[in-house]
Amino acid sequence: MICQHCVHNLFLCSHWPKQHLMHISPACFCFIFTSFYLNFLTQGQCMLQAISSQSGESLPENFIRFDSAPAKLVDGSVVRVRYLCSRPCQLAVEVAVSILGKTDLVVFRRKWINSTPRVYRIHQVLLRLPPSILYQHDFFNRNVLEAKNATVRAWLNHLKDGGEPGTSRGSILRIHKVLWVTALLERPNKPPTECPSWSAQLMWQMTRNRIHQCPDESDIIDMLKFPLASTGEHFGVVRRFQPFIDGALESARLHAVTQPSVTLSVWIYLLKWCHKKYCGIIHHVDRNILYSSVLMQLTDTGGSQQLARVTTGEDEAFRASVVLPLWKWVRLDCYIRDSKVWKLSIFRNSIHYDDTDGYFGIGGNKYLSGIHGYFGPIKYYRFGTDEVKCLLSNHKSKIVSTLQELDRAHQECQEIKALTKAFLQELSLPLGSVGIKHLRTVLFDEAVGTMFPVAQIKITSKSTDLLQVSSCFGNHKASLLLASIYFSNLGHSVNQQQGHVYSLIGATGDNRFALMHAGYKHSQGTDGFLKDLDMAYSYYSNAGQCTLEHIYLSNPDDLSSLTHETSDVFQYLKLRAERGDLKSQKRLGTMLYWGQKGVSKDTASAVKWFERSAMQMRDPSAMYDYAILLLKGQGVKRNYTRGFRLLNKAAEMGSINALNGLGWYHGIVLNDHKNAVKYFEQAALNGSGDAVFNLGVYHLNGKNPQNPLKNETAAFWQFLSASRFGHVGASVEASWYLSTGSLEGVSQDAERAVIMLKKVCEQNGHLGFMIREALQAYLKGSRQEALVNYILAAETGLGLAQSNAAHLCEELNLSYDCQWRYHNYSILGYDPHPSALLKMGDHYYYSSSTQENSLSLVGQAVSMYGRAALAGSPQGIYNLVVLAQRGHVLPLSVLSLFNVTRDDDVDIVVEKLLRRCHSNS
Ligand SMILES: *[C@@H]1O[C@H](CO)[C@@H](O)[C@H](O)[C@H]1NC(C)=O
Ligand SMILES: *[C@@H]1O[C@H](CO)[C@@H](O)[C@H](O)[C@H]1NC(C)=O
Ligand SMILES: *[C@@H]1O[C@H](CO)[C@@H](O)[C@H](O)[C@H]1NC(C)=O
Ligand SMILES: *[C@@H]1O[C@H](CO)[C@@H](O)[C@H](O)[C@H]1NC(C)=O
Ligand SMILES: *[C@@H]1O[C@H](CO)[C@@H](O)[C@H](O)[C@H]1NC(C)=O
Ligand SMILES: CC(=O)N[C@H]1CO[C@H](CO)[C@@H](O)[C@@H]1O
Ligand SMILES: CC(=O)N[C@H]1CO[C@H](CO)[C@@H](O)[C@@H]1O
Repeated sequence: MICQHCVHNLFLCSHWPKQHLMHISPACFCFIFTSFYLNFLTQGQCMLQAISSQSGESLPENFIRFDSAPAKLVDGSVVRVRYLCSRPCQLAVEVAVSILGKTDLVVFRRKWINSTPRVYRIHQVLLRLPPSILYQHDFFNRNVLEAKNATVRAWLNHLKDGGEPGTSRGSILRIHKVLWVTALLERPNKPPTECPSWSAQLMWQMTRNRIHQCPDESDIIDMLKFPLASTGEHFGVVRRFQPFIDGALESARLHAVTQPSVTLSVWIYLLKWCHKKYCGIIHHVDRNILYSSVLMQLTDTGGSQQLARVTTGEDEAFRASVVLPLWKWVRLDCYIRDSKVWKLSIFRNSIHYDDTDGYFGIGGNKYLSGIHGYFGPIKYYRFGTDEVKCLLSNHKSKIVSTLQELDRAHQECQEIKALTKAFLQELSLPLGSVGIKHLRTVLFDEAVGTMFPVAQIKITSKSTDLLQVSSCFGNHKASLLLASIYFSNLGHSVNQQQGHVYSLIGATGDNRFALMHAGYKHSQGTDGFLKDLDMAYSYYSNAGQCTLEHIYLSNPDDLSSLTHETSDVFQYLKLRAERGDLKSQKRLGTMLYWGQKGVSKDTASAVKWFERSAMQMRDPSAMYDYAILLLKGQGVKRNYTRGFRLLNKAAEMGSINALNGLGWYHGIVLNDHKNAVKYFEQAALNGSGDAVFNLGVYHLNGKNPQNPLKNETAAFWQFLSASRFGHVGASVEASWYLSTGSLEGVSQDAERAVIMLKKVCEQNGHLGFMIREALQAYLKGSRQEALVNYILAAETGLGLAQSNAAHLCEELNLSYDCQWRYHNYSILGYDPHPSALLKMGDHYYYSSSTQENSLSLVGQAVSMYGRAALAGSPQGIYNLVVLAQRGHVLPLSVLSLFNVTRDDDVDIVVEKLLRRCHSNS
């Protein structure tokens, strides 16, 4: 089937309101500290190399901050306070806890007089705490305070002239930090000082565990736990934060909206400087689609810039002067502290900060491109922290070694490139970009060649070396093949870490398949990828669009529909077309125009056939096709008059596409939006997905004179209904709203967004091309080559390729794993093909006779057959019947599908199933 809709997609451009761009005021004050930890990979430890800290050149008048404070409140912990007063003052430090029904219960307080002003002083305070918050509830310690949080506060008061300090309310500067309190159950028992009577002890034993425990919530959030590839395009990972469930934490958060204390710690690895003025690292978009605090960006000069929203709604920017290095893992720590510290001297306003408003984005978004490189772990401390833990001291962690391996792969690449260049210079050969393109393809083909020494697949180190070099020079099909080799047990032992590395390298290379691959694996959580739908969405949204032919190898009818220029079918079509057969002319035109069905692309000949079929004036769709070529001037000289006339005629003859085309012509060419909308509405009523999408665009741009209000919500609903027609552009738009949840009344639904986009991406023309290559190789008898292409497509999640890969593994007598890996993948999808379910069912059933856990395997088989039956496969039903007759108990979940109950007799079950089987087939 030829994909008509992609032949001439007449979409309007969606214009995004300019208001989204944030005004950046020139203020350059630094309330954000940026630390760069460099070289950690070579040093094996974190090294603080450069800290660009506060830029305030002159001494502030008054100053206070915690130099260090524990994250958790324990008896004997030490708080270091650094402060400065302009006049003699008093420093006070206190610890307060909140318990049910009573807030701000002070459990510790000390004060000191400082009579030497204008000098920085550091005070170490030893916190001593009462037993009520130190120990378990026990016989002697009954009045325990079950506090979730504690605050350590410090403030400065000027001494009055008489020497008497004011109250804490009248303090000149105040700071605080929230500390964790050891959960009640984890506290130690207080050492006993006396013995209770045994009856009292018994009573105690019986009652003590009746204390209700609430689930723990953390204010430390892993925004990213798995490395993320960022192509430098307009896409990124969306994260939303919810209010705390715990009342005390939530009120602390609300309290901090105007006096925030938060920390963000971001690992990045840059491959290139930013090619625009700014590239996104982290951004925060509020519900009015405006940037809010925090916004971290990379500048075109390699520096980083941070912005924050202050409470009046203005933005303040700060540029760090340190230039970030390429090819090195760098950690950026961004601290936002209670800006009151700086308020007196620099800011008139505090920073505004509400993390539950809108969403956060990692990398790029619709309005901002991301960095080109990788993101490592990102940690977000909602209540701030004084010291970000050095992740890399923990060398055993998986993620750390993945980061190191990524770095190693890139360093090796640098070396390989330098060597190649030197080598070619010696031969005085220039290495232009054409040369590189050629080189990387040759290397790839050579590698594939080494994989098939005999009629088997064998991956040697030579194959992987060649692929690595090819990947280095930017052939990301090679990166993806390497990843696939490392993941699958195909001629090479499994090495998930290397698989991740090359999957990520391919994805940063903006390779569509690699992006879809990462998206697929994150959506399924297989092969060691973290299951994370937001990440999956981010990859899918960056992958491309358009057509694909679906041909299942096991179906001989599909195979014979494939054509070649030299094939009889093609010659036959041509003959009939020349004799004036309209259908053949159309088919030939489309085949040549798109290079479909194994025919190479030939626009000039295609247009000739389009014209001949259209000018018979009999077939409205042929007339429509040619009219669009005339209007767009594709392959033929543009002629609006002629195109418009044909289009009108086609619409009169009932072509719905032509109705949409008329709308497009009025809107784009004639600038007559009133009539454009009229035509789109007509076409939409008659079922044109393009027209529904175009109406959505009018809701966005407000150009419809009858309805000039811009309304994104209305646009979303249009896009959503157009996406049901399989409309690519509409699916991209609608899924974006679903992924961010940024529209009033549209809640975030990353799963739906991923399913929608996966479908769209699988219509990608390039993927179709890969499948076509595979098919051609298969037809030419080169099954191994076909297998490589199918495996590449299968690893990106394409169900069709997974079935075909499995089929080929079987045909080639390849390893057992190879076959089941791909059958198994194909049933993980959202809409598996029944034949794959049957295969897996058979697999489970037959292995049940040889393996120990035979019952559970039969159970698996039944569930596969049940799913196949549900999907309408008579074979699935039949297999269930056979199993039932052999005395296997079918689970209720399957039985209920066929209106059968457990109490029904086997014969009735069989009869009911068979009845359904006949009605299906
Ligand atoms: C467009 O087509 C019309 C009628 O088919 C013809 O008269 C006219 O010359 C063409 N215009 C151009 C610019 O080719
Ligand atoms: C926007 O469109 C939605 C859905 O059509 C509608 O419910 C809402 O009232 C519209 N908003 C405005 C401001 O017109
Ligand atoms: C696979 O094995 C079967 C039987 O063992 C044999 O008939 C067939 O030729 C083999 N196929 C290949 C490609 O080796
Ligand atoms: C199929 O995949 C699932 C989930 O990844 C896995 O648990 C199961 O073992 C696989 N089955 C086979 C036969 O490989
Ligand atoms: C299910 O079976 C009951 C009785 O056996 C019958 O009344 C009912 O209509 C059946 N429902 C369907 C959906 O076939
Ligand atoms: C210590 C801290 O922030 N404590 C918060 C704990 O919860 C109480 C109860 O609402 C808040 O008032 C405190 O500020
Ligand atoms: C071209 C076409 O089919 N137009 C029809 C679209 O639908 C309206 C009403 O639903 C009909 O009146 C048109 O004839």
